[in-house]
Amino acid sequence: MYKLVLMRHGESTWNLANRFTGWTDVDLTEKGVAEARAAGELLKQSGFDFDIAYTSVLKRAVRTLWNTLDTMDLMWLPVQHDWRLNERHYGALQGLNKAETAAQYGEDQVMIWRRSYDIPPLPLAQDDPRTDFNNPRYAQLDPKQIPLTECLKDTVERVLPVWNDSIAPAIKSGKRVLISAHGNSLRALIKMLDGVSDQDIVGLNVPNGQPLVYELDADLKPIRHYYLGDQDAINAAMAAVANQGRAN
Ligand code: DG2
Repeated sequence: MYKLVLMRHGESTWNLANRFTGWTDVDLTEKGVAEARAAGELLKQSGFDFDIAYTSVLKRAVRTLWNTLDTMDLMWLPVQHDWRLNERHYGALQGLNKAETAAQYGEDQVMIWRRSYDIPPLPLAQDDPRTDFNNPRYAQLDPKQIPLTECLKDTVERVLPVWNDSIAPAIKSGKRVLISAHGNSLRALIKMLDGVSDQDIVGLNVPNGQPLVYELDADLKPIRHYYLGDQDAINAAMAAVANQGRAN
């Protein structure tokens, strides 16, 4: 049996401000750093150890990984940064407040933008200063690969190759893998791992900074999964994520 640990980054400054973030490269809050360190303590106390870690190229996931690894005395671990583990691109919503957007467009519309499987938010214009065409961390990409918006289906399409080409072979070779990523890039991975339907994925929310353990069989099919830590706190954190799209 293999074990894989997935973790959404700790609270970011835009999680705190309740703003749509996507590919915007915001940092962790102090609470977010503390969550990442607490996750490391929890993993250590629960007997987890890792051989390789994967993360995105966005600092909230990277700094979460650093803090978790530091707490586990594993800062020497090989780390693969992959843009394909980035958060789902939130298009023209990036930077807007989620509750204010719900007040303006209605909670149902915001729910569609946040959680529908195949309906993306409106795209950024090609000349919008928020685009990433001139961002050096994406210089190796064909500009067509740099999104202007994404639905979860688009995110699944870019996350799957990282899984198939790199993460799955690493696990099968016996490496113990930790992934520090984002609410929606992890929902994409979870959808694929658990075979969640397009309808049911709508109700799945990933809390910040909580290690999610997958036990996998020889074919990497999940046997079970569970969050480490206090289950009431985790349920409350998942409900809080769901409620971020409510108008105040
Ligand atoms: C959040 C997820 O991403 O937001 O992009 O706003 O995990 O990087 O903080 P993260 C964002 P929701 O889809 O839950 O609204």
